[in-house]
Amino acid sequence: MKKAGIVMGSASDLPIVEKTVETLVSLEIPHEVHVYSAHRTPEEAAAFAEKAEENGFGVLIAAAGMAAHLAGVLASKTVLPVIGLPLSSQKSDGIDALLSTVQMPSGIPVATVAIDGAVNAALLSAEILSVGEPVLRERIRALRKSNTEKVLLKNREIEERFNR
Ligand code: RP5
Repeated sequence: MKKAGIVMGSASDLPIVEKTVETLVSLEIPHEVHVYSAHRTPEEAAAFAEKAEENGFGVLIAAAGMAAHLAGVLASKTVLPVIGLPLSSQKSDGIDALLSTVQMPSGIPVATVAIDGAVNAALLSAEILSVGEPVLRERIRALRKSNTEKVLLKNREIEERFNR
């Protein structure tokens, strides 16, 4: 199976990005995690994306906050699918990162998930990697089923408490 590559703009992004990693681990998806900044280490970020295909990646996830250009920069250097994960920060609710990530010019797409949507970034990358990988597709189905059961359990608890 191809790897998922997670790149975050700063080590300070790790608390959110850890949820992406946990979800990939739960689906047994091979992955790597890196810190490359579109602004502070642009050469390293570009080189990572340029070599990603030959290094066995099938999808990239770019997590960044504030003026979040990381996903767009990676996408400009590869034709692998790039998922943008815009992040909130102590200084911002993340709308700046969302718009910086999602408003890509025609020709260089970035599939953007919600602000701090770390789990969905992992699930979307899993769905991309699962094309032609029926075993992974079954794992995604099983995870979704288990999440559905958790919601239904909560519903039963709330119904029992309030609907007497
Ligand atoms: C972005 O700037 C990073 O992705 C991070 O979300 C934000 C702040 O970075 P630090 O100043 O905490 O390193 O590029």
